[in-house]
Amino acid sequence: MLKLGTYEAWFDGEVIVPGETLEKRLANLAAWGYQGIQLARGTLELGWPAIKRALADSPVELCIAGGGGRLLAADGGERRAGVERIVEGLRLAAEVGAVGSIVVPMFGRPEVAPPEPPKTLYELECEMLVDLLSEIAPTAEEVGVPVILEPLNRYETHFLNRLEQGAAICRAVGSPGIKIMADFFHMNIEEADIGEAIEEAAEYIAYVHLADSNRYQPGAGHLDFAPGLSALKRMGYDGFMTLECRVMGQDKGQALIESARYVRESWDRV
Ligand code: LER
Ligand code: MN
Repeated sequence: MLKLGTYEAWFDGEVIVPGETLEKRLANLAAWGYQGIQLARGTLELGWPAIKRALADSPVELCIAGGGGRLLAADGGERRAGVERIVEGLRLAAEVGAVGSIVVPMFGRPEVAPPEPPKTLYELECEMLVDLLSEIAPTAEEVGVPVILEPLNRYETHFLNRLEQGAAICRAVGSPGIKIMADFFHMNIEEADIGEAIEEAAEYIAYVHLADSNRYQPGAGHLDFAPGLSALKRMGYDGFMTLECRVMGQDKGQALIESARYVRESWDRV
């Protein structure tokens, strides 16, 4: 069965899943056809003992835990701190049974001026990232939870915009502990052909984010999900597909129910 997850709230705190408490939000999701959740920052403040108790009483699973980033920060100390946070995050993800730990190597623009040839800034960043991920990979392998690199669109990062670029990093590190994810919102902006992009990077894809063209819930925009879903189905993807979007509509619960139906029907059709 297709496993659907959703973020709990948007990054600025706007509600995605209504419900006063984490327990209530988990119960709502279970009733509305969702099997997974990516927790919001506010919920993390409850602390892991409380979060674990709520999850233990719910059929809804935690999709992702840990994280961390700034592996390409200009400051070496920050890069080191990034490695440590990711290693810690992987251990936490393994402990709470999450699929993996999402890492965006660097949000925004580069912090250093492009160096002179023979190496481009991009090549240098790739080398740096491959070195740092090679240090992190043994922990990922040990705990059995991968680092999941997330390519983002050009307005959110200057680095890793397409799946193929993420796959090249995985290949260079050469560890089963380093994977990538496919986010339909970013792919809609950056990939020439979403289906082909997924097909070519298939062996490295460990997680999926769903949003429509306008970054509202699937079904609220004009993105054609069919080619991407069809490629995921062909590769035998059986992991979570997690909504990462604002929810359009007065009744968010009803909108989530309709969106789950929309994704499931699209999946069944391809
Ligand atoms: C940001 O646009 C995004 O897609 C997130 O998943 C980054 O963690
Ligand atoms: Mn995403």
